[in-house]
Amino acid sequence: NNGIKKPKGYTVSYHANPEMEQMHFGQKHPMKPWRLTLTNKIVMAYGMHEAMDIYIPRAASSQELKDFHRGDYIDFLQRVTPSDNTWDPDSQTYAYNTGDDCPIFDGLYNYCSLYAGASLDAARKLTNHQSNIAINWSGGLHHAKKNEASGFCYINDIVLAILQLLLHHPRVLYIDIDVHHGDGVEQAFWSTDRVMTLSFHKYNRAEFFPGTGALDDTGPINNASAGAHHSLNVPLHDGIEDAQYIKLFEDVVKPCVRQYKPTAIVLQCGADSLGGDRLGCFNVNIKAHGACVAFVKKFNLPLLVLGGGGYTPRNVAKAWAYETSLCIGAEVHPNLPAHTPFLEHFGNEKTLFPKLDFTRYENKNSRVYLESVVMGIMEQLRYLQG
Ligand code: ZLM
Ligand code: CA
Ligand code: ZN
Repeated sequence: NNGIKKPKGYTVSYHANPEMEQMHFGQKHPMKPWRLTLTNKIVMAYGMHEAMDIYIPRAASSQELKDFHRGDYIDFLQRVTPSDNTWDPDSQTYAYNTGDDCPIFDGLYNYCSLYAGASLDAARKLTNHQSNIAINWSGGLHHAKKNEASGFCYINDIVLAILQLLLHHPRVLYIDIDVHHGDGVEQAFWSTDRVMTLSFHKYNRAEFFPGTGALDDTGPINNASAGAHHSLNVPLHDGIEDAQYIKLFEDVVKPCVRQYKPTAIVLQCGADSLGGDRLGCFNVNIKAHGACVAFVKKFNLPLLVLGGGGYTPRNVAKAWAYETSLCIGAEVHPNLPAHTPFLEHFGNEKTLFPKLDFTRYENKNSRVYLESVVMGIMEQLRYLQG
């Protein structure tokens, strides 16, 4: 034991099924479920498991998946195999948007039902009052749609988990710090005021996936719709840095909580917003990414913490292990414990806080631009009065 104790006054649950970690999207595909192994090894090496309730979640049933997804899409995921020909010559597409981004691999359905089951279990721990913070690093797959796969996501475990929370909570705030726009979650709750979605992301309609999430995409245009002003977007340019990102996050999240008064929060912690990510383009360090988690924790609301993107596995694992330590309120030594499995994988940066590679992206976010974004958000929040 490294002197890590259960937090006083609250309970953290950690939902991780090792069966998922062996899955493969295919050679060279950026999504590596193996990053979850690396994360869990660091968490355990620090002894953080002593401070949490650890659960090996069950797979979600097809019925549970159909609470959001269309039946024929779930049936398709359940029966399709890599050797099936899913090309449709009429529409010139693969069925349900599968293909290069969302390949059909061996064990696909098992993978999907495991990460969804983990998020559902985690949400239920919160609604049962068995935990105050529930963590599922295998979840957070925010692009999946009702009847199609998108951007490495097949099942939208976030939507399913929020639907669970809504059985007990009048208002849920969803916050998404993945470098990509949380379009699937936004779309699912577009016309309701019982969920506020807030995504921070790189935005470039023509060049960066998925191309949605402009500052003025804030819900249905019709002010009579309950969902109006309840979808918030923080579009960013390349290269945003620590101090800017933290200030922006706090300047936006604080008034959202004050105005919307959520009774539960879901935080998607996509680690592709870190500097040096294979697909990302920000210059955010692990400490700054973690500062967002610590800030949200301070509201003391039931909190569901999810993973998401993250394509440089050694950095993903460090970030999520560090964020686990923040959830339990433990101070961990920056040096990875000497007995951490796969320590050799971290090369000569055997620390939780490596100097990330910031040589690729120049910072294109001016102070004036970020101020205008905060103003735009505040303008939307003013509609929420009364
Ligand atoms: N091509 N292989 C983020 C989801 C991002 C759409 C351009 C596919 C890739 C990417 C796949 C090995 C989250 C797009 C990309 C190539 C149309 C995206 C397979 C490399 C590879 O080498 C690759 C053959 C692949 C995919 C790069 N795809 C990079 N960016 C995005 C999806 C998911 O982090 O937000 C949450 C988990 N897709 O840009 C194309 C337009 C398909
Ligand atoms: Ca995002
Ligand atoms: Zn992403």
